[in-house]
Amino acid sequence: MVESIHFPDIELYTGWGEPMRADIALRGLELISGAIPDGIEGALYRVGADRQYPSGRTDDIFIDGEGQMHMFRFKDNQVDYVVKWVETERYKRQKAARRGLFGRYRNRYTIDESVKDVHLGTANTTAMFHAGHLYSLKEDDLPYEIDPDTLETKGRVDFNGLISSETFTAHPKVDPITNELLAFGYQAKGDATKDFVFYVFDADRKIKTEIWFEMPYAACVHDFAITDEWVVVPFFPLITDLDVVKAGGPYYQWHPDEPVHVALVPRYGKAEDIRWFKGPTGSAGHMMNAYRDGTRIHLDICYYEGNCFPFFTTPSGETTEGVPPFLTRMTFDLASNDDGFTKQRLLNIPCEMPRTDDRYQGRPYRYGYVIARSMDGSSGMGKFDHQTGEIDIWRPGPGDSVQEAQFVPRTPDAPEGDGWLLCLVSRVSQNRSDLAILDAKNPSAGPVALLKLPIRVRATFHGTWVPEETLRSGQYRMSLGEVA
Ligand code: V55
Ligand code: FE
Repeated sequence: MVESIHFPDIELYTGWGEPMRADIALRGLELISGAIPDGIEGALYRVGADRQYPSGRTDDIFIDGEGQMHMFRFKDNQVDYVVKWVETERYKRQKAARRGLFGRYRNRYTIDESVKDVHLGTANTTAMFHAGHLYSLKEDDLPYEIDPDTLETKGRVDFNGLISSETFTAHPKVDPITNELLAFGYQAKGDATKDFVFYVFDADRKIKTEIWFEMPYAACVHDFAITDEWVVVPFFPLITDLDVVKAGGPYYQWHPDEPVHVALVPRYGKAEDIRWFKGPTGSAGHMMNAYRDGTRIHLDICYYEGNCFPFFTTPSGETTEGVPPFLTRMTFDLASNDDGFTKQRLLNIPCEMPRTDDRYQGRPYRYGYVIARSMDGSSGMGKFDHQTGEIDIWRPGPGDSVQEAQFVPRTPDAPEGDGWLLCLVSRVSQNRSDLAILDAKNPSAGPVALLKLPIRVRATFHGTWVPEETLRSGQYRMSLGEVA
């Protein structure tokens, strides 16, 4: 006999957040309005967290839960939708036991005795396609490889022994011009270790750069940004204390007394060339982009003047509820003798989940795409223009919200921002979703095509677009377009 299944009565699992727990395949989505533009051929992969079984706790957080890979396959004027559990070690052990076994978020001291030998990764955060392989990623473990057609899980991989880190970021950058993969691992030698490793892999997945160094504290390093010569790695004081974790406590605690540290790491250099900067405290999950301007590096980031994760409190249990994220430019001057940086707010509307035309990651750029929040809890998809400082927002409707955008260029060498935004819409009052295709130059004009999902796509964090040609050849063949 196994116990019956009950999810706790907490906000995370009510309404839109109710676990879906399903593998689904829909062959051909219904077109509500508009027309699918010619030239969108390929696959949008997105990853989110769902809940296979209740954890037996009431302190679950939205960044935990088993990973699911979602695929929107664009072919011959139709879109197929498939979602499948990522069969992580954790998923398979719970499936066999028919119950939750893994306790509190990332806390191996709260898991069932029977799974002490199991890797904890949930593969719940993003999809990465590089050198012909598709992966589902979570920052606390190695990548899981996924079949790009069937979404079957091939297994946990270390790139044939190339990755010696125990962890691999869920915000890698695959450069669609050079086909390089830039990635990192933090707490790379185990829980609460200060070890950090930065990797560059070439188009054939061979290591070009591997730099190990120590973080100032055992931070949560969710994202980083790249430029042509340097990569930017910010450390915010959400810190792991091993004693707290061993006692069954939270994986991170917020330390507002600690500064922000930023490492500029050479893209093709060595650890001794790293440049360090520091400044007053704050935090962020996500970066829009970075680029080099002479001796200065600009980092555009959705910045919280406080703690971005209110559910991770200070050691004495204080929280900083409701600090909004604002698009902010942090500038580091490599020619300056001091280790400070400047911060400038770029937009007064709270926004998160920033993206760009991926061809411009690490390069001077003009456009960013963000989820712009409204006071009533709904949200819209915004195109931010760095040249004018203006944002153009499509709001799907009262109570509805959008998930992170995916930019698809009109052609492999289209000018920056010439293409579409693929965007999941949460039709909260209808308990289902849509997939909207927006003109990336003019989102507020409304979708050029709206596709109906008769089911709820609960939540996805991040994803990637793989053109048809790249699915076949394994390589991106894109270039920077002429300036429009
Ligand atoms: C973040 C997200 C995570 C996580 C740690 O947005 C940090 C930040 C989706 O999972 O595990
Ligand atoms: Fe993220």
